[in-house]
Order: sequence, then C-alpha cells, then structure tokens
Amino acid sequence: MQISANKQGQFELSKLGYEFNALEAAIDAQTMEIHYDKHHKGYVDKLNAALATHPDLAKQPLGEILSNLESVPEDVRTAVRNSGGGHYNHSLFWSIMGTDAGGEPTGSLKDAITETFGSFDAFKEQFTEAALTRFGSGWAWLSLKDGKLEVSSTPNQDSPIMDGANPILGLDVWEHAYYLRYQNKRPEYVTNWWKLVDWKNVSKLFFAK
Ligand code: MN3
Repeated sequence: MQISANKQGQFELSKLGYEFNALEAAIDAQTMEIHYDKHHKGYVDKLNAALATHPDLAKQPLGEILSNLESVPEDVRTAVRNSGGGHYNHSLFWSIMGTDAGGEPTGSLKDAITETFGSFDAFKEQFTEAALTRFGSGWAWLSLKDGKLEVSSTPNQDSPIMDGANPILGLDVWEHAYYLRYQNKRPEYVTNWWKLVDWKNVSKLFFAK
C-alpha cells in the first residue's frame, strides 16, 4: 500500500471511508474515535517529529522507508520503526474494513487462499490462531512474500513490510483496539471482526503486489 508525505514533507492521517459508528457489528464508535483520533494520530505526529530532522527520508514512500530500516539514521530508527509502523499498519487496517463486508473473498484471491491453506476456513483458523497467540500488543497478518501468501503475527507496531513482505490484511490486537467493548475477551473481538473485512479492498492490495 502506497503512503507518501505531502509537499511539506508531512505524513497525514489517512481518511476513513466510513463514520466512527459504521463498524458497530464488531467495533464500537467510541473505540473507533479514540483509536483513530488519538492512537493513530499520535503515530503520525511522532513520525513527523522524527523525520523533521531528516527531511530527505520523507521524500520516500513510507513502505520503502520501513522496508529499509537499517538505512534510517540511528537516532530516529526506533521512532520511525514504532511510529512509521503504526501509521502504515493503521492505514491498512482502516482500509480493509467497511460496511459492505464479511463473508469470503472471490476470484483470484479466493483461489490463492484455497491453494495455499487448503480452504478459506483453514486460512481463517490459522489467521485467528496468529491473532490469539500474539502475546501482548501486536498484529496478525496475511501477506504476500515472494509471490506466496502467508499468515504471521508481529509484536508492537512491527509490520511484515519490514521483513520484505506485502501485507494485504491486518488485525490490530492491541488492547486499545477492543478493550472498551470486550475487555479481556480477545477471542470474541476476533470472531466479530471477520464481519468487517472488506474483501474487495483486500483484493485490491493483493493485485497491487
Ligand atoms: Mn491500534
């Protein structure tokens, strides 16, 4: 997914394609508002603060910066990893959820999932397992790496893109993503979250590989 800074070299909070209350089937409006306006915005602000001293970096798309973290100056590397990862991951997360959602993918994405995991249900089980076994804060992912689909999880705001993969579906399992409605019941959040997956947008990321 392509995320670039504006002409002033500032990364900006990505626009939501729906209202805060649109995802009530799994995520309440208050959680959405805090998650987007406070958490995600915080990552964007901290990323911009880190890049302010290295304006040349902001000329690259965020995905390129994150896939070459070792070439980011050491004084801002951790900040770029955490806040740049946070901006990238959340931008993807908002984009793969929607109101016309749930069910299963179709077409080539469905075929690729079936070929890789055996069936859509087997994929869903593996992804859910990755989300539930990620200890503490992190993410579960479906990514393309070297042309193949794979399920993984990452801690904190790390992203598969830091490891040479292209994430096309991501689930935020930080407590801030679900605690107000679900408290400690992460499995219930994950079960409900599948109703929000907009497979058309996941397919767009799949084909953008
Ligand atoms: Mn989050």
